[in-house]
Parts: sequence; structure tokens; C-alpha cells
Amino acid sequence: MPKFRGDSDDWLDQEGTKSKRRGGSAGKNKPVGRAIDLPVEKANAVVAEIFPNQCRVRMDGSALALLCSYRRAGVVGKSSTEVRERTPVAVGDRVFVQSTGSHTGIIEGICLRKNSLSRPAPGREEGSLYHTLAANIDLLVIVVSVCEPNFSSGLVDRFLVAAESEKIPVVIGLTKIDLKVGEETPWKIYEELGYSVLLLSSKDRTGVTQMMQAIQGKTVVFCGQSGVGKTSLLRVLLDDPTLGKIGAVNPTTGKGRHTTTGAVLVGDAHDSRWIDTPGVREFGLTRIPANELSRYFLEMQNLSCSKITCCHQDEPGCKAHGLIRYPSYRRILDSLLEIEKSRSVQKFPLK
Ligand SMILES: Nc1nc2c(ncn2[C@@H]2O[C@H](COP(=O)(O)OP(=O)(O)OP(=O)(O)O)[C@@H](O)[C@H]2O)c(=O)[nH]1
Ligand SMILES: [Mg+2]
Ligand SMILES: [Zn+2]
Repeated sequence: MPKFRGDSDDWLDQEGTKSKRRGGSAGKNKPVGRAIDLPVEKANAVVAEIFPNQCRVRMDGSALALLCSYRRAGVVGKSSTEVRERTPVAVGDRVFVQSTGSHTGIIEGICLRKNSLSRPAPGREEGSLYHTLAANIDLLVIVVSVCEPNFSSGLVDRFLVAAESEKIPVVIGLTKIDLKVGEETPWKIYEELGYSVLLLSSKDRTGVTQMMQAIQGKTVVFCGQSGVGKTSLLRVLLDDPTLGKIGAVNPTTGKGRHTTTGAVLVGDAHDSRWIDTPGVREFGLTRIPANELSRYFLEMQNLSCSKITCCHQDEPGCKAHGLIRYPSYRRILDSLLEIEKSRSVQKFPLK
């Protein structure tokens, strides 16, 4: 299988190597549009892994994997405000493939997605080029660990906003509960908001039955920080101790080592499809207008602020300021406003 240059597909997290890689492969990672004109019933395969200018697909109804190139790759984004995608397809995309050999084929068409999980690609056009981690998701499992690495509420909130905006159902998978839990239980707030939090351990198999029930019959994406145990969990769920690679967290920092390097459809068992993703340090949001952000914070949906069009910034009579996740809302809001400002598409009334 072809490999991306460097040791990680997750170049969005490789701030130090990013520009070098771009410069060294002129045009290779250029933004590419998608030929999205195929009716869903015409698809005969699902995208399982992405490589430069190629992808691996799994043919429907068989275990056959084909390495495919694209018939119709081309740049779609034309205006400076249009948001464009980094690769023509994402893992989970439904496609029509014409085989060209026993292990090769060509992607002839791509179906319209029902949803996707994307984040902005960094660089000169911040906010106008994005990277889709996975598409056509029935359930997003936001994997967090009780420790090693520490629970990151900011990251969970960003994943939740992305999922809510795409109407993707969510489960929070709290791993490593076999390790000592301290006084703090930052995941409780999410339970109180109504999100399902499953307590898990890949070491002693705690919660495996509940997780299997939650994902039955679905296309499920596992996402989260590096080192939280996404691949370990998938190994246990799929009962495959050889699946992917597992990497110990750094004992000094408690952080993961970005062991999984690209999104990959790892299993097709129990009538379900499971997608492992590379760990992220941060999750930038794209395609969410700043003035719509509060829609995706469940506790902000029915606030009785004085101003009916309150954006929950600094308006008098705003009821959002006392909410536990308000600081998180403001951080995300500020980052979205920054992107809109740089792209001159700001609709937010206050700044
Ligand atoms: N104690 C304990 N350790 C775990 C558990 N799950 C994973 N680990 C350990 O955590 C480390 C990271 O596990 P991975 O499965 O590689 O984590 P990941 O989220 O896939 O990491 P990336 O691929 O870098 O994003 C490994 O040393 C695992 O053995 C768990 O439930 N309990
Ligand atoms: Mg992994
Ligand atoms: Zn308000």
C-alpha cells in the first residue's frame, strides 16, 4: 500500500513538519473537490483508508479490498470564501468502483454524504480547506480516558459541537477506568446534559457488552486524543489482538504518541463498520457559523436571555454566563470569529 510521506497521515497535528512537507511535495496535497453525483443505490463499495492520490475500498458483500485511483478528481472550490476538501473521498464514503485488476480499481462516482466529521486544515487558507476524518457516521464515540492522558473537556466540547451540527448521535466512551480515579469527575457534566457516558476498560473488559450494544448495526467512528485507548478498545471489541498498533503513553507527560496515523475502517463485524482515527491534540471546527454555535450547546437551546437574538457574548440580561460550559463556548466562539474575520464572511452582529 502506498504511504504518505513522513511518518504520519495526521499532518494536521504536525505543526513542525507541515510546511516542509507541503513544500517538498508540490501539488501532492492540493485541495481536491468531490464528484458527488452518484445515487446511494449505485454504490458498490465503502472507502476504508486514504493514501496520496489513492484510496483503499472494501467491496460490498465481500472481504475484497481494492486499491483505487480517481477518475474524476479535480478542484471544485473556486471562490475565495468556499470551503474545500483536502482529499476527494474520506473513510466511510460510499463509492462506485470499477475494478481494473484483482486488487485495483477506479473510483467512478461518489455518493452524497449523510454527514461527516471534518476539521480545518491549517496553513495560509485557515478555515477554507478542511480535512474530513470520516463520513456517513451513525454513531460517534468520543473516547476519553480518566487519566493518561487527562480528560480534556475542551476537546470533548468541540467534538460534541461538530457532531450536533451534523446530527451525528454521540456516546462518550470513558476508558481506563481500571486506573485510579481521582476526586475530579469532569465527565459527570456530560451525563447531566443527557449524553450517554460508558465506563470502559480494555484491560479488564469493563463496559464491553454495553459498548457492543451501542454500536450494533452501525457505522461507528472512534475519535479522541492520542493515547486514550481507541485502538485498544477496538481490539477488544473486535476480539482481534493484532488489529492496528498500540503505543504506550509518554510516562512523563501522560500524553499519547500518535500511534494510529490515519483514519481506517478496521472492522466489518456484527453488521457494523468501525472506524479508528488518529489521536488529535485539538479539533478545530469548520463550516459552523459563529452565530449558530449556541445551537450546538444543548444547555443553551432554551435560554431566556433578555435579547431574543442574544449571541451570549456580553449582552445585558444574558443567561448563559453562569453555565458550566460557558468558558468553553466563549473559547470556541472566539476561534470561529477569528476564522470568519480572516475570511471576511462574518455574520456575527457584535464584533
Ligand atoms: N490501564 C489501561 N490502559 C489502557 C487502556 N486502554 C488503553 N490503554 C493503554 O493506553 C495506551 C494507548 O493505547 P492506544 O490504544 O494506542 O491509544 P489510541 O487512542 O489508539 O492512541 P493513538 O493511536 O495515538 O491516537 C497503551 O499503552 C494501552 O495499553 C485501559 O482501558 N486501561
Ligand atoms: Mg490508535
Ligand atoms: Zn444570552
